[in-house]
Amino acid sequence: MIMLRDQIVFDLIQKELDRQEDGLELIASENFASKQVIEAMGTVLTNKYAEGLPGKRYYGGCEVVDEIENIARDRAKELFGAEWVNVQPHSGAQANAAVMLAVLNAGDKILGFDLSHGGHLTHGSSVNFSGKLYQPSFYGVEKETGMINYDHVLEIAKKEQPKLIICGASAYSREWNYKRLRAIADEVGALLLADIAHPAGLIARGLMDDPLDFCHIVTTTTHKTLRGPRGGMIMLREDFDNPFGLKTPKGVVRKMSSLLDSGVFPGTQGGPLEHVIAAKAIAFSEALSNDYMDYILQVKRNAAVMANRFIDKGYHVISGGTDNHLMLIDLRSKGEITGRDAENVLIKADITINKNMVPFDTRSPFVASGIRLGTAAITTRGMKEAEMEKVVDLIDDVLMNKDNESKIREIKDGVNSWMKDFPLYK
Ligand code: DSN
Repeated sequence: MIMLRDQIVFDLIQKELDRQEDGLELIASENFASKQVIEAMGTVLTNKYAEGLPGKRYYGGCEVVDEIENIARDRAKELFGAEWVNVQPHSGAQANAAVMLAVLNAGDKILGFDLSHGGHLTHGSSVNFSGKLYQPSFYGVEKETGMINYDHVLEIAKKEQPKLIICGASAYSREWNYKRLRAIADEVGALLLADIAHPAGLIARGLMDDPLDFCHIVTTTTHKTLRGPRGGMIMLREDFDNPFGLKTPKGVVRKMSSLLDSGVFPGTQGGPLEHVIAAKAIAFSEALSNDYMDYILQVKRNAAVMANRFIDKGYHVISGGTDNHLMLIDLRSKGEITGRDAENVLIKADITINKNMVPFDTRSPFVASGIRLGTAAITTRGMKEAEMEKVVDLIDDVLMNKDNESKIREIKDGVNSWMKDFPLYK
């Protein structure tokens, strides 16, 4: 098989590598996977169909990928203290879709965290399958504190009587009270799902409360703080009988693990991506290491320093700080600059963040009044507390000089040469 190398695409990949090396990456959901994680994804495992589970596949020739997937499952269980995992979801969204397909019927009620307060599209947004197939209601944060009021969650749950309550977020910087949420779920007869896509690495290493202690089902991505390949996963601390009474054709009550496995395949996916599962296995092993423990501790410390520096400079950090790796900043404390303006001007200085709605935002998601930042990626580059202060000062400098092109060019040059002190892949 002789093929001409596709230089067009490889040149673009090189360009993206340069962009990642030269810039300051502050998107809270991004990170830099290790070379071995990336290497595993570019292997012949991509050629293999393996629908089903290890030992129970619909195709022959799965002996090797069975071994790989079993290693990934065992390492994931060790990392999170889970009795059961499914490592096949292609993403966090796919993991959530599989869970909902497994435990809900179309039209059932779900209760999730409001997208505009920091939740996620798959937690019931009207533009997502979760809001189209199910009947969503939402809880949010309090205006005064920027934090979740669990009495309010109970009130809504009692009124709406959802079958599934979802906790977890894309832009909430605080700890979750999983124990209280489980009590609420029990009171209304709902299942409780935690989506820990963002803080998974902090939870795995004990730096945040463990949702598996209280939540029936937990989903995550593997590429944010966990620093693996792009992908998703579903976990149970302990397997349990399906509470909604669904039985096998032989009349046996199905276990939740079996429902969830079917929710992934054949429910919502075809063949698993075994090259990505191999990379997940590697990332889980990395996340169990002492080096990763040092890393994830630093991620948390860096976020706290960054949030405090923003506050010192007069920015409104929602909820007044952070317990995890991210923060949400309401720019209205800084005049007329919108989230979109901020994103657009910061990228000119090779500083990447994303615009984000803030709770009770009056602007659309395309404009937004806030920005979201996280420390997972820059901590992988080796940055520590002192660098966090400099990062905030640079952002402030750009935002306060947003119409001064030459000043922004000067900051960009400074960022590019500063990044050489924190080599990544080259
Ligand atoms: N795109 C992810 C994030 O940025 O949080 C959510 O899917």
